[in-house]
Amino acid sequence: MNETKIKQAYDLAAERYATLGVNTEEALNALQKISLSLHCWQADDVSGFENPDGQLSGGIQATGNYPGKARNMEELRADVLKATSFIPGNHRLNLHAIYGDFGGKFVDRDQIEPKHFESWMQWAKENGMKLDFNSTSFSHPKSGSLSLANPDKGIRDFWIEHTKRCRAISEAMGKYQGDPSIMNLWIHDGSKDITVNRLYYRQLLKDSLDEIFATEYKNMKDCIEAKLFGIGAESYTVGSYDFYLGYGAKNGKIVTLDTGHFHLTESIADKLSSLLLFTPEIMLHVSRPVRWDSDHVTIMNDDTLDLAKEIIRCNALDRVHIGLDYFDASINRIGAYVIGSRATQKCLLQGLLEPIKVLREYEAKDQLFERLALLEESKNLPWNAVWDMFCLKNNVPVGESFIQEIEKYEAAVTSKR
Ligand code: RNT
Ligand code: ZN
Repeated sequence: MNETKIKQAYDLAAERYATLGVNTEEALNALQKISLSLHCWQADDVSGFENPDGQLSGGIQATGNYPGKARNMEELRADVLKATSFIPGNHRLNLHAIYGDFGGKFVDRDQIEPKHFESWMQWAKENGMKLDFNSTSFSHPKSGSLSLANPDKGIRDFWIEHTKRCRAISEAMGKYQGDPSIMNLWIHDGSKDITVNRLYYRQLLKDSLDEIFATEYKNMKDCIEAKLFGIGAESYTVGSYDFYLGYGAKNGKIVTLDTGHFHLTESIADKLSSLLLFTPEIMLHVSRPVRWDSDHVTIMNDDTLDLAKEIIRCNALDRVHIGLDYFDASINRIGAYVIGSRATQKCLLQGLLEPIKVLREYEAKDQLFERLALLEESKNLPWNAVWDMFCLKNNVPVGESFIQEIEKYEAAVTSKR
């Protein structure tokens, strides 16, 4: 797209927004500061490097077999960098424990150490990225249907040890990068059918968490991710939302809200203003559930828009961490990163451009027709001209021109895998 035209369109947009008291420069600056935490697992369908031929378990599924997935660390790193070259701004990378640099050796989950992630830390630094982390309790012979909530002490202790080590790794990352690494804990524990000892497994999970969190760290932050159900675990999930909300509120832990982990009609956006009052911060896993927790690529739909707007309406950009979490194996995986990241940013930008002052004045005066009318008209304010400017400023493709670029990379690289 022609640079002069992008600038002209932006100037007109800035004027239009100014009539509503919105400063587009401020919005651009605020968007620039938002780092998304990109999930490393979109590049390889959650395979990891421990046993790339292993089966994905834990009630999650990457459907599709589009060619070209990353088969090793070098390919994954190259793909992530390719993707970020089309995403404006600076972003973080979210690693799972199974993505360690194991040097071709099998390192069991209760043996992993910060050294297995040193090359990642260096690589991230070289590429101006910060790292976040996740324990991995799925896709392992000891995963079964219960890990941290397993009545078998041997298995439970194995996963406790794993998760403790993950916290130590996350701490090392945070220290190295001079910025806290966020460690997410999600376990699949649950049951396919009616469970008659629900309290028992939840008690076990609570005890495991207490043991895991006994060590205090300065350079990492813990977050705990709830879920409604998993495939093959439809009737009972030990780590339900009530469970983690209670645990997080009581123990000052961050609760992770994955947008695919709730009833489909439940508003995730509405949860923010409650969590912000009772838990230290919030971690988001932005996804797109279609019929179930299908992990479709995030798009700029009402759900994502509502969520992004709510972060900004709560003035909580410094307390809400925005991670992506989907794994679509049916389309170009680099394209999946780019679409989902840009969509999330577009939603945030629209939140930043909302004429919130006027809207709140209407609300305070009970002018509810006026509030609704402005909300509706706001939808067609020229936010897209501001978005184009953001891409231009960040030297990434404006508009759809990244499509051809990704096709080129596919032809030259991923299709040859
Ligand atoms: C699963 C959770 C979890 C995973 C990743 C791979 O339902 O959303 O966050 O997607 O840990
Ligand atoms: Zn998630």
